[in-house]
Amino acid sequence: MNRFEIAVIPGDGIGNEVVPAAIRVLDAAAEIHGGLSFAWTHFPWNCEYYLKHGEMMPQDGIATLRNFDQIFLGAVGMPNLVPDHVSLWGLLIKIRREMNQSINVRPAKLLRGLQSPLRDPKQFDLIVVRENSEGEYSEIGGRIHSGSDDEMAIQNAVFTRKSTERAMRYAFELAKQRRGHVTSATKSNGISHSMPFWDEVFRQVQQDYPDIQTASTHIDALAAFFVMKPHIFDVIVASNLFGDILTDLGGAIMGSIGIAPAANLNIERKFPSMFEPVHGSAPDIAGRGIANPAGQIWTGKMMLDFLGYQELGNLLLDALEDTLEAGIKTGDIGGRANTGEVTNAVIENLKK
Ligand code: GGG
Repeated sequence: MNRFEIAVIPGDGIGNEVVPAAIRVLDAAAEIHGGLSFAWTHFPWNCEYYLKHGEMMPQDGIATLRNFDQIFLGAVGMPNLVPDHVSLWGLLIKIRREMNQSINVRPAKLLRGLQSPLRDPKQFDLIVVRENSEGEYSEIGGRIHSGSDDEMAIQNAVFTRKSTERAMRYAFELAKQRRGHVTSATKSNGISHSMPFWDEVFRQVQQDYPDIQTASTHIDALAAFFVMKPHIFDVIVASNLFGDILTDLGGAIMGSIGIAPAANLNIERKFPSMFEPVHGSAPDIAGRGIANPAGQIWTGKMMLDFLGYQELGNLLLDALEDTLEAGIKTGDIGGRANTGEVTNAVIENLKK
């Protein structure tokens, strides 16, 4: 029996509804497997914690998390309580960086039973590999002349060869196991230093993968292609910000951002990786029991895959698709079921 210690951070808003739902599904999957179990340890780190303690997590929080096999996170952010950049940098981005979770993997595909808002949806199945440690998400910059006509804010983007190359190599390796195509998201016509550098590294890495087809597409055109013909994409490698934006769009073209999963990977497996859906805390619907648990459940499948249980992960995704196909869906995707009903149906389908 393999027992995994999982740190659970439900976080804010609907994180507190979709995380328990996904844990029920993962426990059911483990029981069906028979050779696997999870020990879940909950940490109440969120915006309310910040209001009480002045920080999103305790000083020894990172050291504590390092004792776990993986981290399962819901959502972060309550902008009416704490400014979003404070909550994100104090918890989500802090964990990504301190755990060296340098790669963010975000799939998007049309699941059975879902209605895409696209005009002529063809089956698409793509993965965005998002550089997760630097880029436009940087702490470098500042503000001067506050409150005057000369007020100015400067934000420096950081692109190192090491992290850029690491994300690209990950994308190429992934493409080798899939349909053999990598698209690089660039903007080197407008961004004159970092993006030409990005293109240069892409061309260099490409040399090592002669069997992989490639394209380099400006992010604005790429966003339009996501909406018009997402089926042309296999693996896309993108900087931190471009990847973040593209993957919300990936959720939207699947039918709802509430479906989209994500994995923040420590590819060296020295520290825990962190599994969290793409969506945020959705304060507008929090506490009503109507949040879509699909994104968190699919995120659980990604954790199973990373732990080496791909077959079980595929069963879990099948059970989710069976549920959607039977019309048991939350309101964001045109159904009338609540979080609990969708979760119960996924578990029932898993047991079939
Ligand atoms: N599911 C985690 C969450 O709350 N995400 C919201 C968000 O804004 N994330 C930004 C990011 O992924 O960098």
